Amino acid sequence: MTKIFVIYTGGTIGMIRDPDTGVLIPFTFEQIIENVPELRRMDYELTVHSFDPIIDSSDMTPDIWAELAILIENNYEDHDGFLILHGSDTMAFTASALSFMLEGLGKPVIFTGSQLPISEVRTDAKENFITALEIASAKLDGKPRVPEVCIYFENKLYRGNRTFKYNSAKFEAFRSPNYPVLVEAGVHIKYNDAVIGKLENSILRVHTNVSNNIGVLKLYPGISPQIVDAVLNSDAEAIIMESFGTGNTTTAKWFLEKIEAAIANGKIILDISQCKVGSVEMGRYATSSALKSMGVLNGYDMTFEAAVTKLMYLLGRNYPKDRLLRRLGTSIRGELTKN
Ligand code: ASN
Repeated sequence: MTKIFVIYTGGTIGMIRDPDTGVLIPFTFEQIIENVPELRRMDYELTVHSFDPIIDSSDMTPDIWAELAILIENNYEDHDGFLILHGSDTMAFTASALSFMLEGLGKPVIFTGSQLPISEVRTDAKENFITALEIASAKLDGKPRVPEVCIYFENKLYRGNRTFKYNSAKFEAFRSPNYPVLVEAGVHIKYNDAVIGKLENSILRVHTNVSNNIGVLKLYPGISPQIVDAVLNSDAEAIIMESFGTGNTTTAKWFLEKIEAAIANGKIILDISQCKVGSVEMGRYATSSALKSMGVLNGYDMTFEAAVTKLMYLLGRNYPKDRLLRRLGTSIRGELTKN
């Protein structure tokens, strides 16, 4: 029988509406199972680890990412796959973080959750839960078919570190515009095997040390020198600069001088775009070629979530700086495509 390790962290999937106040309050895993009687008809052996207390994913932290990674490591040999029930708000951050922390992953780690609680008549939770389980247990030629950290939501399986939550109102809450959908579930579950990452004879190595010593500089026309200074002169070792279009910024002299000085002082500056589709192309316009020659790093088509968690992971590895910079600009878990 296929053995799946289920980790229940919380989120809307496991909430029930308090009849008196209308406020959503958490459920136990047993109550979830009561709401999905179909699970009893499925041929899986589920081992369940429930967080105590269960949390809204807005309370997620790097320490909890580490706890998840260790749970996976400790149960890796005995299980065919992992299913993580998680709130949708920060699911893309946790999935991205785990993709980096679980080096050499050879089994599925599938995140899912829902937009409506499992106890509600119109819930999207049941389909998400049941199909995610099916994908977590899928095999091809006797091997796990999707040995990646993924998010399954509203009929689609996405690579976790390519995904972001884009809609808080629709059941289709996630998108992954820069990487194809890995699996689509309709009448049949269609696996797009050509785009699913596979490692030959991989050995799992778990890295739980991450550093949150990063900052974010989101640009907008009219940004003041004081705001730029506040970020650049902070203690952060690395700064994600959310730029315009293909990685462009203002060419104002004061701005470029501040960026250049920050890099001279040892700061790492990673350029990602505010656009959700497409890639940073440093040097395409004059507005980014100056940045390139100063040593601003190209973040290519990484999501904000992948950029945050990749930097946290790489800083936590304590690599020499040149190695860290090389890895930042290279795909290490399928999180970016170079143009
Ligand atoms: N606030 C919830 C969470 O992220 C939202 C959800 O799960 N749909 O935990």
